[in-house]
Amino acid sequence: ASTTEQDGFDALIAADGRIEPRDWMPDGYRKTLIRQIAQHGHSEIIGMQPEGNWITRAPSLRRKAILLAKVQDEAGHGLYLYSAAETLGMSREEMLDLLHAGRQKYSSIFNYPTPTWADVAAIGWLVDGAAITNQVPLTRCSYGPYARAMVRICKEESFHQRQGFESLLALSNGTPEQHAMAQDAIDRWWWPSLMMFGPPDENSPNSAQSSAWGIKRFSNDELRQRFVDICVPQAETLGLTLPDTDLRWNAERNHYDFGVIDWTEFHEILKGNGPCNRQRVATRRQAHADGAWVREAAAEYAAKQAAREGS
Ligand code: FAQ
Repeated sequence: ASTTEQDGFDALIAADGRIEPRDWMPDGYRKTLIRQIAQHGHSEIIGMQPEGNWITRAPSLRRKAILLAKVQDEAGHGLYLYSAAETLGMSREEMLDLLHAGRQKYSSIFNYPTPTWADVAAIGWLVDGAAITNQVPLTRCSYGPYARAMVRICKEESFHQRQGFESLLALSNGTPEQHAMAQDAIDRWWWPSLMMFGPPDENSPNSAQSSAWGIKRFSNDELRQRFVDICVPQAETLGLTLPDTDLRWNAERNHYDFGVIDWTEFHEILKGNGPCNRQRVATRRQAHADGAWVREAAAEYAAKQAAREGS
């Protein structure tokens, strides 16, 4: 990079401006964004599986229509995110190849099973809730296309979060069996949701540089704390208990204290050893193979159209 290019980039970041696809940017900035946006897009696509598991068994037509729409929204989010990453120079095909080869990650949260209907509600409340807490600051991220994609995604996620809350409230106020099912889902999803924010700040290798570049606006621990503070009163309204005996209000910090996260579990999942890692990747690979004919047909159609326009 010439000093003028680097200086121009640094000045834009310092002034809290937006970097656009055609602007010069350091290689590391580009790589970090491709890593994060691809991982984010993959999370949306793999994230369709745990809830998709319940589409055929939703308890009513209304719940089924809502769930279908939500899972479809997730596919849409994946596509916006892949498009944002493509502006940085990596094609969607390459990102998918890297996902299928296990060389790009997706969120740890989607490696847990959804054995009951209440899991769909718990995902809406906790997983979408954690996702919004993490993503609202990303609407101010320094890379323009990513920041803009986040605006729409956050609006949809906030709707998803509310439907999860409403569904949990219905279960919690239902029969004793339904209440127990909702509590069991919260017991299983609470800790994994806290892990979505990433490792603790002192153990987060990418944080310092991503913050300096205006990609991250708050640290992993700051956002995790914000999420805990939001969830505790909501759990009370729901009449459900968060499975943490250390959870209590700390008047000095003006935040809830909470217990210790099992980071061994998190690292095992990142290594591919979570309860559903193999199944999630195998299902994704199969879906990609099953869709080959659609890609071929679309390419053939586009080629014919181009030939017709050319003649
Ligand atoms: N899972 O140095 P840091 C959704 C990795 S929401 C897996 O702190 P960074 C919506 C990290 O990549 C979920 N890996 O990293 C939905 C890095 O490894 P690398 C998606 C994780 O990037 C709802 C290493 O650990 N949301 O899909 C996780 O500065 C319901 C060290 O970590 C996003 O992706 C994890 N939880 O901060 C869909 C949000 N945490 O890449 C369906 C955008 C960390 O160097 C249903 N991403 N790692 O090999 C971010 O904000 C950031 O990337 C963080 C991690 C905060 C996740």
